[in-house]
Amino acid sequence: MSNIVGIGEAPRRKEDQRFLTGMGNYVADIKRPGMVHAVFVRSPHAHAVLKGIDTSAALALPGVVAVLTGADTAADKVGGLPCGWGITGKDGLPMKEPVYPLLAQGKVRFVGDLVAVVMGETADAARAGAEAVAVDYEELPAVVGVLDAVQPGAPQLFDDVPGNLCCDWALGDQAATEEAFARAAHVAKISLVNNRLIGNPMEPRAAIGEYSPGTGQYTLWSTSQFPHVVRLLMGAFVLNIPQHKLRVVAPDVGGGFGVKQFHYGEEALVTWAAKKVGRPVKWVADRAEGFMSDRHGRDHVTEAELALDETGKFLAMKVSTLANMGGYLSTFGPNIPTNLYAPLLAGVYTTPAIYCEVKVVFTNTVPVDAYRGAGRPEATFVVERLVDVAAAEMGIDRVEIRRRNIIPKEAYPYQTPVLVEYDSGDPLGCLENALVEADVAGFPARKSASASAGKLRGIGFSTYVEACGLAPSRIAGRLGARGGLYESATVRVHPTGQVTVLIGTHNHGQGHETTFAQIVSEKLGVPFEDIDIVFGDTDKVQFGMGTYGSRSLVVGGSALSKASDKIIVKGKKIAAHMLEADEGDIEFERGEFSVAGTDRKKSFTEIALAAYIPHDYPLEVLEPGLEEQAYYDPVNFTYPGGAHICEVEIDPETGVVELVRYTAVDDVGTVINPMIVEGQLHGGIVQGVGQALYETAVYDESSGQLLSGSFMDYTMPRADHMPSMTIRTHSTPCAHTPMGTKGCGEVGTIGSPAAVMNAVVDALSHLGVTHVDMPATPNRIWRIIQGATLPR
Ligand code: MCN
Repeated sequence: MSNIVGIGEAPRRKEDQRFLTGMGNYVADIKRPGMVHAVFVRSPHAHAVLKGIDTSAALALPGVVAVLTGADTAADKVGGLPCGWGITGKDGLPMKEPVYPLLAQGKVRFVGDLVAVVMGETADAARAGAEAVAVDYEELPAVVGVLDAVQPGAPQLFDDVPGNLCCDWALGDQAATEEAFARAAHVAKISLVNNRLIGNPMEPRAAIGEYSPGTGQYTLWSTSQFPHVVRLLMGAFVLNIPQHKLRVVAPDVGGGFGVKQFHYGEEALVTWAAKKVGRPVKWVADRAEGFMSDRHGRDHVTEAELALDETGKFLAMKVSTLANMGGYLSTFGPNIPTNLYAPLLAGVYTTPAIYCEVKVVFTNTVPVDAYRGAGRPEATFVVERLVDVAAAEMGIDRVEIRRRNIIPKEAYPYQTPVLVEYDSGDPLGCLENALVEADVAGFPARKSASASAGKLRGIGFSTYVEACGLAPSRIAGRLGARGGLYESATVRVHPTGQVTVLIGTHNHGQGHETTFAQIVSEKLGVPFEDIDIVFGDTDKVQFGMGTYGSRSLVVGGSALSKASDKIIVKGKKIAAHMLEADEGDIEFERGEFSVAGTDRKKSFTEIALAAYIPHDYPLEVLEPGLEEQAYYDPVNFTYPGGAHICEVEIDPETGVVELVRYTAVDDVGTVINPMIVEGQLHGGIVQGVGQALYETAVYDESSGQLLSGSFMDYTMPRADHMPSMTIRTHSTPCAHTPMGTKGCGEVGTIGSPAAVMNAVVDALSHLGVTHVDMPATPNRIWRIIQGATLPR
């Protein structure tokens, strides 16, 4: 029986069969004949001159095969790691982009910076070798915080980047903003820190490089979220390998959360080293390496002001942010606190004028790049904290001030003053639904009950929007980025009617093998189990941009929808020929091609077979075969959004914040698979809660050492930190994606930190508290309650 599983259904995830039965194939599982193991020598100093490296003791150890240093990469003219997408400053000049060498040249700039690679017959031999490499460092003063890095006299990371300033960037109409501030009845201000985060996907990064002298072919297996982009960046800019001689495979990947969407030095080094040693080279990171070398996220210091009229209507907003880039520019690094941040500062509000300045700053820390949400949680946090501060100062209820300023549903499409135009949305509908779902009316009673138990209870609201589906080339160009990010999909129909989809996105937990099969099953009427989704191999899929920025469904899925439509068009031609009818009279529904108004029809399977075993085809109009490819460059971002409401209980004796209720009503457009969407929201919210209550990367200010470099010191959210959440959707279809879909992969992370922190501040408001920086750890909250001074 035909098992069509279409859009809106919630089948079990296809991919889970292999994951749950231990049949996944991760990079660490792969063994190549003759393989050696690599261990990297990393800088123990945050900032130092590299005076010399002595490899002799390492090379003398049993099992050590080779040691390669920056002198070897320089001799081979290996390029630096490119920043894939640049930005342009407000002076019209491009950002400063110092070389990011694969292995340190002359200087190290953060703890964990790569200095040498040691290859051994076993990982243990390589590790012993790495410990025996003697490196002569001359330590330099380090700087880790953005406020310190821009001070006169601060340690300078690069001779040609004065003041450690990569770029001084701005967006918005400064004159209009100042004019609105001049006539404001009230100005609310806030200073805040968006804490630095470490992604910690369950599977650490890993890479295997291989070179075949017979064919000149290189292969890299990597835990990457975007293998084609790695092939492009590494082949064209780092190792000078022609694209057709380089294959990049990203097999099963155990979570990424953004951290694996960059081109890393280790990937290029194992590929280059494989040719040098004449054997495949494998590296698997341990958790400590993950902490000190996976790209970190967030790390902003912001001053923001909101101008309001006497009724609480927003007139204008001014934002000034310092964003930490770490020691070098990562692949998307400078784009995150600029292009993915400032255009979201309108939030869901009708604020007519906005001006935002961002100083992008180098420091002696791990490079900073995208982490789930990337720029948009930071923007939401600024806006939603500021709205609460304004409400408190003006004596307006926090829900009421939002109602007065939210963009009404009828006003969509809505042009914001910060470049982007929202195509669709109903933020007020989300908020009103959430108020009911969260039983906000019952909050006073719950607060009294908490008080009777000696606890402080608070409620927080966050109404937010995000931009996802990276990235329309039209908008990317206007923002001064180096290009847009379209997607490709191929639908290959086999003679027997089964389908293989080849797609350029990468599934590392998001359920694409299920949801993309649902799209094809619905569109072509092919049984769900007869559809396979292939991704993550540049030799199989012609091109793709990978997975991040909640782009896979709205960009990749749209390419897939387009390619499926092309299959139907060709199928109709074949059906018309077989049924001796006019092509315009052929209808297609649920896997059947029929002649309109008759009972003459052909099944999808019959058409597929006929496509490959043609009879008497008019070849001038109809080529044999049934395979179509489509590229999709979105005309706009999609703008999911919603309303999150959080309740916390604080124990004043210990400062422990407990999350006791959480409600999210989100607009993700047309839902392909409600179970997967709920799971994505669930996971995203937990990560946002992690940022708000538990996680933060801490560097020692004088030595630049990462103090929170293990799970002993860096708290991840756990299942028992979370209450059972209420998660609902309130959808308005996207106006421009073929299926009306909006992304959902990051919304949870974007909406939640502000909801949690607004609840924490509410719980403490009777003490005169107006702001609390994240994370709201017991220590920080206890000190606030005691009226003590907080550490910086
Ligand atoms: N979906 C749907 N209906 C919608 C929207 C999405 O059914 N209206 C489905 C999609 O078809 C897909 C999933 O939900 O199966 C997520 O889709 P999408 O929003 O397109 O996000 P991406 O697939 O592009 O995933 C990227 C996003 C990001 S940016 C991060 S970071 C993240 C995330 O997704 N990292 C994750 N979710 C993650 N989930 C897991 N398990 N692991 C990660 O590393």
